[in-house]
Amino acid sequence: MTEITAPKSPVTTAEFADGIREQLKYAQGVTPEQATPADVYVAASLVVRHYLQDAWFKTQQDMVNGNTKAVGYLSAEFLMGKQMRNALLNAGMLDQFDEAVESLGFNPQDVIDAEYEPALGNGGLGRLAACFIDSLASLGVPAFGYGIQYKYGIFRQEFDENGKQVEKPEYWLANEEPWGRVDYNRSQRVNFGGKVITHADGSKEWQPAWSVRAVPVDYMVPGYASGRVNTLRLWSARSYDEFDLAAFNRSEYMEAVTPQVAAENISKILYPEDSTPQGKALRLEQQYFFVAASIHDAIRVFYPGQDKPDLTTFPDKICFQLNDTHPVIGIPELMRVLIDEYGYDWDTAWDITTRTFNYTCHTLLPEALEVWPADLIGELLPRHLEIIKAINTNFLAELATKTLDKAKIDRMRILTEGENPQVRMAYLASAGGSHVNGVAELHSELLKDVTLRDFSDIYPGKFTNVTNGVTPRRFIRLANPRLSALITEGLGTDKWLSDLEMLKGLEPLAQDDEFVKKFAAVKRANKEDFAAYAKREYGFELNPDTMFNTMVKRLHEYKRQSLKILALIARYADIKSGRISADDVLPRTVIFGAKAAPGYYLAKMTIQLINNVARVVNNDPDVKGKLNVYFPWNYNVRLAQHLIPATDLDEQISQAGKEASGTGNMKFALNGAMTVGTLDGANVEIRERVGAENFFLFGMTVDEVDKLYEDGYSPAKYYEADPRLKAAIDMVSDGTFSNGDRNTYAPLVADWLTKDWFMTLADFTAYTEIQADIEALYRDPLEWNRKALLNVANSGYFSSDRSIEDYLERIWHTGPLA
Ligand code: NTF
Repeated sequence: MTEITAPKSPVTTAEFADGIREQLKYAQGVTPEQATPADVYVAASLVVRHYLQDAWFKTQQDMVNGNTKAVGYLSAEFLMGKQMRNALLNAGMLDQFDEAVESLGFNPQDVIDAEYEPALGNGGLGRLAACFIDSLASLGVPAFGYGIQYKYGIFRQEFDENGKQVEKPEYWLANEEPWGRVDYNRSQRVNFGGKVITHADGSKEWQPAWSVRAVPVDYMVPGYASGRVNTLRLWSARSYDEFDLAAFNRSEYMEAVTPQVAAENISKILYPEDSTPQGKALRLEQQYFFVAASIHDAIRVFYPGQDKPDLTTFPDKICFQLNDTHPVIGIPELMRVLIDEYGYDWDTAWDITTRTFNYTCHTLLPEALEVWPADLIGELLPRHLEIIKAINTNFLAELATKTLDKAKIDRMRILTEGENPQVRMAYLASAGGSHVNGVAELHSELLKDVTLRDFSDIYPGKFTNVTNGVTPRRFIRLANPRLSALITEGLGTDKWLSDLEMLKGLEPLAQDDEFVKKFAAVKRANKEDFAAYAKREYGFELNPDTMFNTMVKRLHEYKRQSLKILALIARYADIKSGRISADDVLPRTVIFGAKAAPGYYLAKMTIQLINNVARVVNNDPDVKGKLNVYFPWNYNVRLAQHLIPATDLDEQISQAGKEASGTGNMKFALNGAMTVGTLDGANVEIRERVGAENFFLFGMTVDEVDKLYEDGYSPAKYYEADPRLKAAIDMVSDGTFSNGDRNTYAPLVADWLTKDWFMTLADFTAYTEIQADIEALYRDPLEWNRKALLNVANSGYFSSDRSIEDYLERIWHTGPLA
């Protein structure tokens, strides 16, 4: 008998249907006969919120009145994905929703499709934040997600007729958005600019030049089967003086709305940069805007109605996790609030602040560690610059008490010296937080040994690791209902959804051929589903009889989409040259998904190349349908949920030492894909857990990469040494993928042959060699699926529930509400 532990629905089907009718009537103003699926979507969402309301109140009350410290996850990005199905699942109302919607004469899928995905993140960092707040609520830990409700999310990607990326604005709020509740009565004033006055008693007063109204938009975050509902509070920027009537009366209509436009610009758009910050004042304004509003909000929540709260208890009420450097301005902000607004002395304020903040670093690329010109901070936040200077001075004084050489002390300055002093936000966070963590074991080691080495030498106790994870609710249960049912059948319980290590119980079933065949049938059905989806959404014709080989992630040189496309071209060249007969080629469908930052020239050129390789290869009769390449545009959470469960082989081929963790790798392993990958980020831990024999490892290690840099790397040598690599690159230069034009990809080719900073060419041979192992295994479906099943069975560790438990134990020192 299957034990059912899924959350119990608070509502019957009939009540759900009545609720929809009522919301249609009073919120939407339509009869069920007039209603469209989009109306039903809004009405059903409001019904879900309705039934979550009491649990939401209770969670907040227990949090404020109890003694359990809360977590404030400060993040510039929350890449939530669609809300409705997730809320239905977590609250136990999936079946009631389906039945209620059907009883009203609608197709549940049409209603679900009416939801527009909020794309408020770039990639892994934003999606991780979304997984974390799901896990916090599921574990019953009181938490706030604090971020920005951007009006425009990450750009919508299209391809033009030449295969180039075109960025279109993503105006997701043009549609009705029932999940976010705008709370005008709890807005916060956020100030900018102006000057600092010193009073006779030495106290400081910031006299700002302008202010913005931060209005919270609250999203409920229901835990899975926990009965708890946390809050994601995203701030939206509004103007205090919306409209200049005098200007309007002079017929200066544009001028009349200037103040409004200026204020609202702050939450207008998500920066489409992934890992390279833009030195833009607006970005700093965004960062300060949401962090300042959040800190004041937390004080309001935890000390309700108190004029003179005892803020020495603040770190016992809430701890703030800084998700990368974007919210680090929160450290001087809390200092300012404590000293200037509440009258604490510096030492007390510093003690409170350092106990409140912790910092997660998500990168190893030096250019991704944010650095702000002190002048810019001084202009926008003059009081904060003073505080940062004082923090820097105290920090240097503290370093001076240790026996350190001067060079080291200089290297560690939070505020650099010289003509254009800069504030290093990662250093400010490392000095001003209790803990610093990386996001996978290898990454945390490299942070300690390289990126933040000076800090870890002096404060070894601060540094720790928390390996990333992903939520099994969205990425297994919702994305892959067939596999979920099979897992539940195999384990005899569905408890695994809140205790993912239970997947280990599937391991013995990998020896049971009948079970493995069922597992293979799930994958096959998912591939057919995806083929239908790709046909409907993109007009692609995917053949489920081929291996589905996927590479989805941001387009970045270090992630090495180039390696994948060059290997593919080499295979194509094999067929064209007759080196291999198409009849002998294992049929593959390669699927790419990737957005490039709009200003990232080589990344955008790589997208163009992939699209044109797809055009040429898919239409070449010599290939006999053995090689197929598809690049569905606008990769997002929705597409991920369809594609990941249908993937046979997943690519995690970054240069070793560059990918901090990766989280796609975890989603694929949990959905029964095999991985081909380097020893990078969390690949290392995935391989350790699933077993070396169940993972296709290739390529240089971190040490080998370092050594090659040291010895002097010359990519042309590799081009000359491997004729297949040469053939592939020559094919890119000779116009095969550019209608005969030899210039189209010249900059890309020149980069490969002369720079190739991430050593794509050096790893090419190893990467193409491992393909033989991959294909041999794939030709034996039973063995392939056995190994894929072992990947599922041994990936339970990569649940974001486990990550959160690690944060609770190592960093936050709190736990579930009583
Ligand atoms: C990303 N960092 C890393 O590149 C990924 O490896 C990692 O899985 C995610 O963070 C989540 O930890 C960034 O996006 C950024 F902005 F830090 F570069």
